[in-house]
Amino acid sequence: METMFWDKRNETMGRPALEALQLKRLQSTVRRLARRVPFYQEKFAERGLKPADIRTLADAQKLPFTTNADLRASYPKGLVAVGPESLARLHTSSGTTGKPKALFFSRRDVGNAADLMARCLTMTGVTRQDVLQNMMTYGLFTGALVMHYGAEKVGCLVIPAGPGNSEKQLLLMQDFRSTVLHITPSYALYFAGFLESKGIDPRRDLALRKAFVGAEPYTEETRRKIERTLGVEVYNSYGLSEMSGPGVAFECAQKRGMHLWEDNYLLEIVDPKSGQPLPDGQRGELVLTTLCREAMPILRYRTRDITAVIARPCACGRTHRRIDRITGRSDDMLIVRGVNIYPQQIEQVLMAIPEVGRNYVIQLEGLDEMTVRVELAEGGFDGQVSRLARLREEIGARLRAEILTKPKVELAPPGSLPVSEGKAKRVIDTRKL
Ligand code: DLL
Repeated sequence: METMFWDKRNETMGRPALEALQLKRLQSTVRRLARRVPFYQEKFAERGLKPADIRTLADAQKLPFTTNADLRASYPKGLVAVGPESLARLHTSSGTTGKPKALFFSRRDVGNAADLMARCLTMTGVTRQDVLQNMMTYGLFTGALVMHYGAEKVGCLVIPAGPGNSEKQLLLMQDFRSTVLHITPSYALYFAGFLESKGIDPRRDLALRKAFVGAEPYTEETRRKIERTLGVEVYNSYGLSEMSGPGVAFECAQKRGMHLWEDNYLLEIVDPKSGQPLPDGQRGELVLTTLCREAMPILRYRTRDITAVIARPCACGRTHRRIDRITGRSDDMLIVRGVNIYPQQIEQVLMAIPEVGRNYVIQLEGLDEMTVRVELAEGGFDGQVSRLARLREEIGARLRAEILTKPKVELAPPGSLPVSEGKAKRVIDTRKL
């Protein structure tokens, strides 16, 4: 398939030109922050750093990190770098505890985010002929609105469906012949089960071709399951509110890692403990700096997402480096009986077992006991209790091979575990340690 471009010049710019552009934008961002934002003024002063000290891209390492805690502490408007007349949109990110983070966009920032999203859509082959059903949450969450603006820019028909209410989603899909879905992986799996329960074969009955799936971590096994059960090509989509939401990094038609738009974001991978830079190819924490943000530029944001840079050129011709699938967060690592476990390792095992359905929960309780509760696949139980016991054993053994400790496994009927409208909550931790 010939790849399509939204902005060919910028997407295929040679590395030297791209890096020169990054440096120019980084310098201008640092200068503006030094003039306008007390938080960064103080951080620069602590280090005796002046904007003129940033002479090369490597000098970015002299800049301070910005953390989740910094953003919370600066709530509501501490990091804003423009006057109120220039603010055009507010999003927030709630995270798990405490105050939300407030993220501001200027009019230009809104346009820019839509433009990056349009690059993403176009590189997967979306055109103005497409009908995009946006099944992400509308509102303070960036997921739906940023995609909405990008898809309108491309010229698609956009259906602002929001999440949930699967009956209505199906009607919209049937009546308006939706071709593209924007959806979280947990809802995609759930929705596939819903279609099956209605006797709908998406390949026969619907017009779906692609799904943009993100906002939560998921595995290759889950991707394949969604592709198989919804009859779509799944493209991985990565973003975060702090960096304007979705559209930060996205898969091209090769589906081998996500191009991160380096003319808009400076990309680093650091050791999550020491904060020291790691070479391309090595897994570590993704750190991002906004290069074009007007209302609220952020330097060296510690995303806590664990990934690696794929530096080799991509067959699609884009020069922006790719990041690998996010395999966890530096802070969602579970430690169970002394063993480090990422929830994704468990998902990977579960989704590769055909008898396993679409939903699961990891429960940690008492004195470090782990229970993995999994739904059975539709039609996965023929009434033979001995088969269930065997399956439970097998799941336990496969999990032990992967995570080195054997959790208790409980099997649940299809569709019986709770589903949330936004991001799935996979881990319930009530341990008293
Ligand atoms: O989830 C933005 C988004 C919306 C991305 C729609 C993609 C699609 P936040 O709510 O701030 O923003 O959550 C950001 O979600 O730091 C990751 O931990 C996780 N995340 C997002 N996309 C992926 C992905 C949006 N494709 C946090 N794979 C990030 C793994 C993801 N994790």
